[in-house]
Formats: sequence, C-alpha cells, structure tokens
Amino acid sequence: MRSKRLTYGCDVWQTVSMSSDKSSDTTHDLEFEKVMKDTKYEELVPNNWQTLGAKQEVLLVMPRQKWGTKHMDVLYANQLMSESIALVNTLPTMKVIDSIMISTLDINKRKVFGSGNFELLKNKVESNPRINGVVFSIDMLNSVQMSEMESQLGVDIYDRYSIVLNVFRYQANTKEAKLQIALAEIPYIRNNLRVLETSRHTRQQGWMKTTGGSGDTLFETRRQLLKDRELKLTKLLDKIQSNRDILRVNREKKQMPVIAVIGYTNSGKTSLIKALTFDNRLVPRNQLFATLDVTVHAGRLPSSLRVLYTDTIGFISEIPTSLIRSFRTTLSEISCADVIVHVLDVSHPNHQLHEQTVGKTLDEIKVPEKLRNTIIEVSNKVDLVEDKHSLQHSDRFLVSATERIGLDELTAAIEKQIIINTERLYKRLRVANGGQEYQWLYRESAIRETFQKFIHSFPDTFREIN
Ligand SMILES: Nc1nc2c(ncn2[C@@H]2O[C@H](COP(=O)(O)OP(=O)(O)OP(=O)(O)O)[C@@H](O)[C@H]2O)c(=O)[nH]1
Ligand SMILES: [Mg+2]
Repeated sequence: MRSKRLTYGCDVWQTVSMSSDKSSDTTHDLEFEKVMKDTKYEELVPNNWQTLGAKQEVLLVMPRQKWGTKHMDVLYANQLMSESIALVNTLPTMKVIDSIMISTLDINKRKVFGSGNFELLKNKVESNPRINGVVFSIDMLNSVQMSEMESQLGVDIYDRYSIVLNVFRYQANTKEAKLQIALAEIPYIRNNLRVLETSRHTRQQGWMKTTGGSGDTLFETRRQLLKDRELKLTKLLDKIQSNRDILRVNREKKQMPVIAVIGYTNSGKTSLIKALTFDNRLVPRNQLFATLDVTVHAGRLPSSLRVLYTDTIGFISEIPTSLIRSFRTTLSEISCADVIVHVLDVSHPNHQLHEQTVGKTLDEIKVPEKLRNTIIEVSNKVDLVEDKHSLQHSDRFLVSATERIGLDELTAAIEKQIIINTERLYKRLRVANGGQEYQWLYRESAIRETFQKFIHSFPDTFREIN
C-alpha cells in the first residue's frame, strides 16, 4: 500500500503577481505620468507633505479629551501616542524630538485646547528652537484648527492623516499604489483649501501666481481642479482594476480558493505568507506600511489543494476610513476572498487596541457576513512573548511566522474552512490506477491520499466508496 501526502507549501505550484505595474499600456503610462506631474495640483499640496524635503524635528502632541463622546482613557492615549511616534519615525526626513500629552475639554476647539493648555503647548514649541514641526496625534484637524495652529505656532502642522499619507508616499513603489495615494490625498486637500490661502508656505512661495483668480473664484477654480484630478485618477485606477478583474475571472476558472491575509500594520502578514508559500520575492520589513500593493502568492494546503494567499495593506487606528477606502484593491480582494486570515502581533504591547481597530475597520468596509463570521484568528510572533501562560487560554492559532511555529495547525484549519466556505467535499473514490479518471483527478482535484489495491476487475468509471 502506498500513501502519498504532500506537505503544504513545499510544493509551490505557481506564483502569481498581481502587481499592477505588469500592465504595460503606453497610453496608460503617458496618462499616469501626466497626472502625477500636474504642476497646478502640486501647488495645492502643502509643502510639508514632501517627504524628501529638509529633515524636520518635531514635537508630538497627544490631545486627550477627558469627557464627552470623544473621551479617551489614559492607557489608550498613551498607546496611540507611542504609535504616532513610531509612525513619524518611519519617515526618513522626520524625527520626534519631544512629546507631550495635553488634556482638553473639547478636541474640536479652534485651538484644540483651552487657553491655558494652549499656552503650555506654545511655550513648549518656543522654548526649543530645534522644533520646526508639530504633529497632532488625532485623525484629522479641521481647516480652521489647521490654519490657527500654523499662524499661532509658526511651524509646520501635521495630523495623523497627513503623516500616514507621507508614509504612503514614501513607501509607494508601484503605479497602482501611487494612484491610490494620490486619490487619498484629495479629500484632505479639499478639506484644507481655505487654509492654503493663509498658509505660511503659500505666502512664502508667491503661490497663486499660476492658479489665477482671487477669493471665491480662486477657491472654486481649485475645487474644480481637484474634481477633475479625482476623475482622471479614478479612470486610471479603473483600468488597472479591470485588468485585475480579468485575473480574478481566470483564477475563478481555475477554481483556486483565495485566502486574504489581513491585519494591523507590521503584524507579520507578509512573513506569514512567505512562511506558507516559500515565496522568496516577499520581503518582510520591520516598518509600518511596508506593503502597499496587493500581491497574490500560490501555495498548497495539507490535502495538496492549491490556494492563493493575498497580501494586503495593513490597518491602523485613528485615521479616517476615506483613506483606507482609497485602497479599493485591498478592499475588493478582502471581500472577494474565500477565507480571511487575521494576523495579530500578540507580542505588541498594544495588541488589544490593534484587534479592536481591525474589527472596526472590517465593520466600516462592510466585509460580507459569511466571511466575517469565519475569520481565522492568528496570534503571531509568539516566539517574542515571554509570559507564555498568558497565551494558554487563547482560542486563536498561536503562530510564529519567522520561527515556523504552529503552521501545521493553522493550515489544517484554513483547509477546513476553505472546504466549508467553497462548498467542497471530501470523497473516497476507487479508480483504475493510471487510467483516464485517475489522471483527471490529479488534474482537477486535490488528492489527499492514495492507496493501491490489487483487484481482478475494475469499474469503468469512478466508484464512490464513501
Ligand atoms: N520575532 C518574530 N518576528 C516576526 C514574526 N513575524 C514577522 N516578524 C517580523 O515583523 C516585522 C514585520 O513583518 P511583516 O511581515 O513585514 O509585517 P506586515 O504585517 O506585512 O507589515 P506591513 O506590510 O507593513 O503592514 C518584520 O521585521 C518581520 O521579520 C514572528 O513570528 N516572530
Ligand atoms: Mg506586509
């Protein structure tokens, strides 16, 4: 009796890259270049977005609202503050040199804080001449706050949205990622159009020379410019998306189940896919938002079933969903998958906050209920957890992608869920060895085990045993 069993991942069947840059279309390339080098638009981009500018040393401010709907407890505020520092320090051109948490009664105040606390902030900025930027660790300052802060503090002002956009700009390599980021910038710039009129930067640069008009006319011209750009970007992205749809149809024809690997940024999504597929093109990096493009990687499950793992952009807390929404490809890949694997970095001190953020984001992006209810939860980086007892009662899969711990249990669970979600069946069949049916089964199905049995007469076709 011979038994054949393929180990998952060892036999990588095929690797499919879905990087949009593979679509070499000259007209598309020219259009892309034109849109990306639109000088009129560049004038609207705040100077402080250029990540390749002079090195900035910034003060990070964590406003903490003590009461009301936006109330934030100290623990959460501390976690968010350390994450914002990590986010800023991802940029090679920025460095947090000081940080402060300041309470406020209402985060929507014109100066974010009451007058006493605002003075405290102002003194802090003025007392250190090295500080040439202030980052507010809140999702988005409104335009009034932005312009008030600029004029009162006299340095560049950032919020989490603008920092994340800068990180995206810095990390984006492909055409698709660049287009998605360009689209994500538009709501931000639209929100801050009024600020531009009074901004230090625009005054310094004699801005408005080329974008003619003044007052409301100028405002309208710029709004129109943003609207046109939005349309052009959407069209270019649609083209890439339609190529992707063709890939998806081809994939469906081949009936390869798709597993979307999602999670907080830097949780180990890329590392896990690499561990499961042995795809050496994947390069995990200890950086926030290292992955900005959706890529697809083929592997096998324990039964030898061929599957595709989709690597996606990470989630992060306290940024408007409009930013995530711009990454339509990631979202559509998540919603069209057969199974979702959620990777959580359980060694991270803020992992509970990360878990909540992923849950909230999945709610906001409206992942189909069937997928939502069957998410496979993975606690990654268990090798870094000192207190192993704290993991004992977890109902999540305990994994280390880099140390290859817990991968067999995980792939067995993925396979089980794939079979349920794609309505596949396990069958034992008796067929003639080497016959047509035997060959068909090898081609079209996933063979878990084969046994040879010598019998005198054989059925003409498949015979179901159980
Ligand atoms: N010790 C340890 N490190 C890990 C493990 N998994 C991933 N890492 C490390 O964590 C860092 C981030 O890993 P990635 O796989 O790039 O994480 P990601 O979730 O894809 O990150 P983004 O694409 O930036 O959202 C890298 O330095 C990895 O080597 C693990 O199980 N144990
Ligand atoms: Mg990644």
